[in-house]
Amino acid sequence: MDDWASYERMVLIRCFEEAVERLFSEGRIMGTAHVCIGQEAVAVGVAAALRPGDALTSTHRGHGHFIAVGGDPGRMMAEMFGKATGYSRGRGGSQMMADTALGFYGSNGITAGSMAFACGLALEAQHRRTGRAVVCIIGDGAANEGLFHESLNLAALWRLPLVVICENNRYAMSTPVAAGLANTRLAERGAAYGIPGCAVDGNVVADVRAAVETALARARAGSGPSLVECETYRLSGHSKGDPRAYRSPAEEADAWQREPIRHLEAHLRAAGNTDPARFAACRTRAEQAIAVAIRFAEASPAPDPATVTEGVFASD
Ligand SMILES: Cc1ncc(C[n+]2csc(CCOP(=O)(O)OP(=O)(O)O)c2C)c(N)n1
Repeated sequence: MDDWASYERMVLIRCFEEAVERLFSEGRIMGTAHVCIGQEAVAVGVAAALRPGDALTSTHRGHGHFIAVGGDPGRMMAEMFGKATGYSRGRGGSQMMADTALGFYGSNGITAGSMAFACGLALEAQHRRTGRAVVCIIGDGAANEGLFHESLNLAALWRLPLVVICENNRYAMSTPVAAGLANTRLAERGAAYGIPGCAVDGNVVADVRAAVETALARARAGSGPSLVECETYRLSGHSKGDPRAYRSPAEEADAWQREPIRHLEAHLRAAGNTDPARFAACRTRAEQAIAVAIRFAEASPAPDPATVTEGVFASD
């Protein structure tokens, strides 16, 4: 994926998330949603490092991760609208989407919940020698869950082909990193399990990609897991209706200066791409794609009440 392809994908994610915020405020979609505005470079950098056949697990803030690996915005939007054409046939909403054909093993409403699941996928890959590597994205808050430590311990012990990405967006709901972590250098937690831990600027897509590629090479070589901390910032609220009283407008304004799309734009300009029309065309294409997705969702049928018990058991 070259810089322009990364840019295009990041702008598509941004437009999807802006639309989700707008649709909530207009009362057109319900439930809950956690948007990833400001974190697009992590999603796209991780996706660029993956190979076909690899697996990715995600968090409650998973729209960007899914779009980055090829999730269809129309089916995602339909899921948000609770429609039968949605990824979970309208039963799951924002946090319950997956497409195993794309290697996307789901967003997850349980903080750190996907870590044990990712270990299981990695154990299967190791056992069956499929060559698959597994990438598991979690948040900084999730790194304080017991599951984080239990999973890293077993993954290290069994040398599982796993890469754990900690998307450090500075806050777990309203708790700043410094109020929740005794050692705010999250990447150093790798040392406790004898595995590499590194921290990268999560707003620079090329840096994320390079770090994840290195970690994936180690996983594929049978050398075990790695921990990659991506330092970024959640520009929106935790979820809809969050007034963000726990931080200042000045802090947010500063973060907007360093946000990933702006950063990549500056990088492209520095490389000689100065035509404003090309940047504008990316944005227009993304807006059109999201408008099409919303129309598809709105025009889709609601689930048939007669199917309410379907999908409850694994055999379904
Ligand atoms: C096991 C569990 N505990 C608590 C929650 C409630 N909860 C939802 S999101 C969240 C914060 C997660 O923070 P972080 O991991 O940093 O992810 P971010 O929201 O910043 O992307 C919490 C505590 C939950 N969903 N699951």
